[in-house]
Order: sequence, then C-alpha cells, then structure tokens
Amino acid sequence: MKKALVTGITGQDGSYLAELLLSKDYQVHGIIRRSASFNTDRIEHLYRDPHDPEARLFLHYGDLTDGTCLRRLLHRVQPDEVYNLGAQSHVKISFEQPGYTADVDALGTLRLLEAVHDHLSATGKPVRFYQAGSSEMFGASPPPQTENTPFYPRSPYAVSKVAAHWFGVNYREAYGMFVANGILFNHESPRRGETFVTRKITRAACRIKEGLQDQLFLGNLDAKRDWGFAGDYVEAMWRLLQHDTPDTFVVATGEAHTVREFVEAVFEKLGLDWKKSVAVDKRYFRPTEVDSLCGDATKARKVLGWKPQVGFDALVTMMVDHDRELARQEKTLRAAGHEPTTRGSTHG
Ligand code: NAP
Ligand code: G4F
Repeated sequence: MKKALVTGITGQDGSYLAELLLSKDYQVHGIIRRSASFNTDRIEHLYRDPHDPEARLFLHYGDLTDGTCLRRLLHRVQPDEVYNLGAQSHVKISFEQPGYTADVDALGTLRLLEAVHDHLSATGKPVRFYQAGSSEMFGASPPPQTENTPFYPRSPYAVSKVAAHWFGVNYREAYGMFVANGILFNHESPRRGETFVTRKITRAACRIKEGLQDQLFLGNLDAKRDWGFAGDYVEAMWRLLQHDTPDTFVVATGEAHTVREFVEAVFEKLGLDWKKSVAVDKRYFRPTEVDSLCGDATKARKVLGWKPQVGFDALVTMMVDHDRELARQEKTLRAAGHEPTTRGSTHG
C-alpha cells in the first residue's frame, strides 16, 4: 500500500486529492493546523476513527511554519509521495499579510523540501514530491501561458509561489530529488473557499434568488481567468507524480472568461438580471491585478494523457446547484426561527 503525506488536506484541493488517493488504495496522511474552530469540514466524510482497522486516512497536527514538526512527521509516516498543497492561497489577502504569506508559501516549501532531503539522505528511501504552483506566477505575461512563458508575479502570493517553484526545481537539479512542479490555473468546485470570486458569486446569487440577500459587491469584473474543476486538477497532480521523470507541467482548460461572464452565466441560470443586484466596490480591487490568464496544457495532454472532463457550463451548474440547495436549507431554518450564521460573504 502506497503512503501519501498531504499538506493542505483541509482545503479544496486537499479534500479532492484525499478522495482520489483513497480510491486508489493509498494510505493517506494529512497535516492539519490546530484551530479554535473546526477546519475539517471538507474531509469529515472521509474520516474514520483511527482505531477502526479499515481506517486509511490519518490526520496529524502540524504547520508549514514549523520545520521540526515536518521532519518528525516525515520520519513517522515514511511516505512514498508528498503533496505540498498547504498555503495562504488568497491573492488579495497576501497584500495584507505579505510576511506570513511568504513564510508559509515560500519558506514553508523550503522547510518541507529540506525535511524530505534529510529524510532521503538518512533512509535512502525515495520520496516523490508534488509542488502546487500557480498560474498567478505568470502574472503580467500575456496568454496563452505555457511552461516556457516567463514568470511576472504581481502579488506577494505570486512572488512566494515563484520562489517555491524554483526551490523545487533547484532540489530536483541539485540533489536529483523527484520534485514535480504543477502550474495549475484556477480551479473551482462547490468546495471552493467562500471568498474566491466564483464561490462568492454562486453563493450570493443563490441567496438573492431565495430572498436572503439583496446585493453582491465585487471588484474588477474585467479580469479573465481559465476556470476548471478541482476534481479534474487533482487527477493531474497524481499523474505528475506517476510519470517516469520529475518535470514541470501547465494544467489548464485553455478557455478563459471574464468575471463578468461568470456572473452573467450564474444569474442567467437562476433566471435573474445580474445588473439589478451586482455593484462594484473598489475595496475588492488589488494594488496590482493579473488581467488575463489562459493556459496551454498541450504538454500535460501529450505526456500525461490528462485532459479536463468538466467544462465551464457544467462547472457553473454544479456550483449553482450546490449553493441553491444550501440557500434553500438556510431559508427553511430561518422560517423555523433559527438564525444560522452566514459566513464571510463580504470579505475577499
Ligand atoms: P485552500 O482551499 O485555500 O487550502 C489551503 C490549505 O492550506 C488549507 O488546508 C489550509 O489549512 C492549509 N494551510 C494554510 N496555511 C497553512 C500553514 N501555515 N501550514 C499548513 N497548512 C496551511 O487552497 P486550494 O484551492 O485547495 O489550493 C491548494 C494549493 O494549490 C495551494 O497551495 C494553492 O496556493 C495552490 N493553487 C490553487 C489553485 C486554485 O485555483 N485553487 C490554483 C493554483 C495553485 P486551513 O484549512 O487550516 O486553513
Ligand atoms: O477568485 P480569485 O480571488 O482568484 P485568483 O486571484 O485568480 O487566485 C486563485 O487562483 C490562483 C490560480 O491562478 C491560485 F493560485 C490562487 O491560490 C487562488 O486560488 O480572483 C479571480 C479574479 C481576480 O482578478 C479578482 O480581482 O476575480 C477578481 N475579482 C473581482 N471581484 C474578485 C472579486 N476576486 C475576489 N476574490 N473577490 C471579489 O469580490
């Protein structure tokens, strides 16, 4: 049985990746942060009591800012594969917390690579490492972006991801480590964090439809993104680590839409006129924006045989259906006199 160690398992991608690996009979070890409130909602359905002989998902407390615990966990778990998905992943928030973002996203990656390198030297046991790179690294470089497009990062998040990317490449070249670098374009799902633009839109539109909210405030509607489905993208991560040699791959759909087009598609699906409910609020603008991302994933298609299964319309439908159901449940609870907390739609 193969063993995988996953940072960021409580996030959107971590939860889909854990599902995929469990379906492939891996033993999965996830690193979770201690939090005053529960942060394991996305993986609750996968979790079993560790005393259960059938349990194959194990959770360990840890943090990318704590190199000692990363070393200890590598030693304890002895993984075959490490997926480094943990990150402060919100671009706008990285302007407010640049130091923390760099510590987790850039130095955290370095700490984990160092721990894997030492583990390799001590045990001789090969470990394959996946680094979660981002299309944000291309930033101001115009589309279509490929593996050969120069990086031009436009936020502390993107600069940190560029550093993490090059740490990975350097450990591959310097020590012969198996470090595979994914450069993934935006990918979404019903499990997407509520302050990323797609989920912010689908949640708000569904709440407007159910009469729970009147308005939605957004930032730059002209930005273009290449949006895919997170479930398809974790399959690509896994394929990167099954390939014979460690390499860098762009993972994208090759189709881009503006934020305005995403809004239009969502409101149209709900039979609503978006212009009556959506207003622009400059607080959601970024000091430096990434205007246009559209990836060319020809290499992943040819070498890994990967291609996305879920297109733009199907993604919008999936997210709207999910959030409509949540809004209906909220309405029912409110009608029965309960006051459910509605989380954070005004942030991010
Ligand atoms: P996400 O939903 O924001 O999840 C981030 C995960 O990282 C969470 O599990 C979070 O834990 C964890 N984390 C945050 N700070 C940490 C720390 N100091 N130590 C350890 N773990 C920490 O992000 P995602 O969308 O799943 O993305 C996964 C990875 O891919 C990230 O590295 C992201 O930057 C990158 N990426 C994402 C996309 C995309 O479109 N989704 C595209 C390209 C690259 P908590 O649950 O406790 O907060
Ligand atoms: O949904 P977003 O916050 O995603 P962004 O900045 O593209 O970053 C995401 O994708 C990256 C891959 O390219 C990941 F690396 C990163 O971790 C994250 O998952 O914003 C998308 C676009 C931006 O241009 C933003 O300015 O939507 C625009 N936008 C307009 N109004 C808004 C809003 N974004 C947010 N979050 N909130 C708004 O109200």
